[in-house]
Amino acid sequence: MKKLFGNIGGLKASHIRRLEKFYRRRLPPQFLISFELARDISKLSHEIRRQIGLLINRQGKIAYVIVGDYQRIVIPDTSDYRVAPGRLRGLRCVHTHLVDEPLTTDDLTDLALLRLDIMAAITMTETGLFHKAYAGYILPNSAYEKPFQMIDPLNPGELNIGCLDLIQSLETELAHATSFHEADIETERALLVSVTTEDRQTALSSLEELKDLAISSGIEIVGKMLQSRRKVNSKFLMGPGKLQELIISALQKCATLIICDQDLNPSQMRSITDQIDLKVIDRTQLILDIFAQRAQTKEGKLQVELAQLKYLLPRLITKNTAMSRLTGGIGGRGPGETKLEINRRRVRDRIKRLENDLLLVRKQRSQQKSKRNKKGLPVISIIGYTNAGKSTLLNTLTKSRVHTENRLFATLDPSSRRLKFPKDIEVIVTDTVGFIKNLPKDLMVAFRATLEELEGADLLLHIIDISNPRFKDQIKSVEKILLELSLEGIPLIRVLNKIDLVSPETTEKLSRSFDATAISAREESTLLPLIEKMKESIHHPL
Ligand SMILES: Nc1nc2c(ncn2[C@@H]2O[C@H](COP(=O)(O)OP(=O)(O)OP(=O)(O)O)[C@@H](O)[C@H]2O)c(=O)[nH]1
Ligand SMILES: [Mg+2]
Repeated sequence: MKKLFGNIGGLKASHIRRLEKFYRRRLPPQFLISFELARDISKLSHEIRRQIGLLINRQGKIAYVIVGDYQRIVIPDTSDYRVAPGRLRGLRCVHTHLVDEPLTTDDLTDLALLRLDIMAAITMTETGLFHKAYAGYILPNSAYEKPFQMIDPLNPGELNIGCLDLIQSLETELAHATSFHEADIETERALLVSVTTEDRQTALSSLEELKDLAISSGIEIVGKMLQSRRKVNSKFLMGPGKLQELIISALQKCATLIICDQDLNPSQMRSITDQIDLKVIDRTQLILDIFAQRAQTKEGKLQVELAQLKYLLPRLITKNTAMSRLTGGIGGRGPGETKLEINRRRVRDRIKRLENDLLLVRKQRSQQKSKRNKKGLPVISIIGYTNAGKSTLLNTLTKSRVHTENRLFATLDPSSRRLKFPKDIEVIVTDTVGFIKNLPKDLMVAFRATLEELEGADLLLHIIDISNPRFKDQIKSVEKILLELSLEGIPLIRVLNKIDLVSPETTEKLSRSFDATAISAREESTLLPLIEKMKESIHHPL
């Protein structure tokens, strides 16, 4: 006999036997439930004063018998029935309600969270006779206004609702939506989520940046969701209603990935992945992933892997299904060789090894550096928010061809070029990795290489993309990071870039209010005032 799930404490042996017998019942597949079975669970439920739930598969077999309390049942782990993204679970739930009420919010949450085929509640008369059945299902298409469809209450004679046909048509509609995307199976389809206590505008603009980050990582965006809360939910970040909405939306849009704009602590990460059959990552992981894709040098690669593993370590727990999703990384790009069986100890060992390797690489680099610096040329470092135009400026200034791209974090590895001012003054100009708000701590450490070079700079050029609607926040983020790196003592010129994209009046106004020099890094002819300022600063250091 199969085991019963839920709350069987305090039940008589005879009740338990009757409950167990439900496993032997077979249902005509087109019926939501058979009349006889509905009658029998109503009767027993009435006797024991507890809800009884059945999870029924598409062959009409009863896969789970669940005993609840007076108000609810708790659906057990049904991961045996785990299904592909964009599919339903292959199980419908029929359970009793001891009070005469239709599907509750809890019922609908379960329907959505577990992606059940159908959720149904059976109500009974005061004497325990089967009265009515209420049923609902998830609508497979986000074009509908509501996420659920309710079936009109069914009388005992109306239980043949063409159940299997209904489920199959839902699946067909879902499969149809999925098949659009199957051609491009490699591309992740992400739903972006932000749960914020800040004002809506700030949250929206941060979400926009998250979108740019995701696109830079080669991810397709299928939707965005924002929830403002006075306090974040410590367990799920968002409220239960929003989580439900998220899961349905992910299902309807065939999302393969959820990206959260706020950092998730290890237990939130676990709680959410336990609820959703999808990978869930946060902003930090996304940035780490971009860095992992882009790192070119040996040192860069070691640093990124180290940062990824340090991020992963507290999130590893034994025997959790979410783990494989975590360690899979985006698009299966896990950190280094750790994609396979992974455990904390191996991760710790690997971290130690990486740290040692890094020490070695750094030693070599500092030797090279001391050779390079022999001449003692002044160093001008170009810094700024990612995608501001730093590499473009380096190229135009020094007529070189460093890679530039309209993507966040196009540059990861710093490059230096010589620049000759008139009158034979030579300087070294260095391009650096871009800054971003809330730069992950481990990455900050990881990019010490670049940042160390900044310490030695004689002048910083802070490049600001004034065509970006978020440029004011970006200035603040950059200046905050400079403070954190204790670089505020180095002379700095603020440079407003991409003036070709805004009106001359705007440029004029902003140059004054930010005490900055305006340029278009692509246009050599616009650089003269900046070059003058640079010379002046190098000649007459403060
Ligand atoms: N219209 C316009 N586009 C510019 C200008 N300067 C740079 N860009 C573009 O902005 C994008 C980003 O330029 P990059 O030089 O790669 O920016 P970056 O600051 O080095 O970016 P990361 O290395 O990713 O941090 C590229 O598509 C450039 O062509 C400009 O003056 N005007
Ligand atoms: Mg760059």
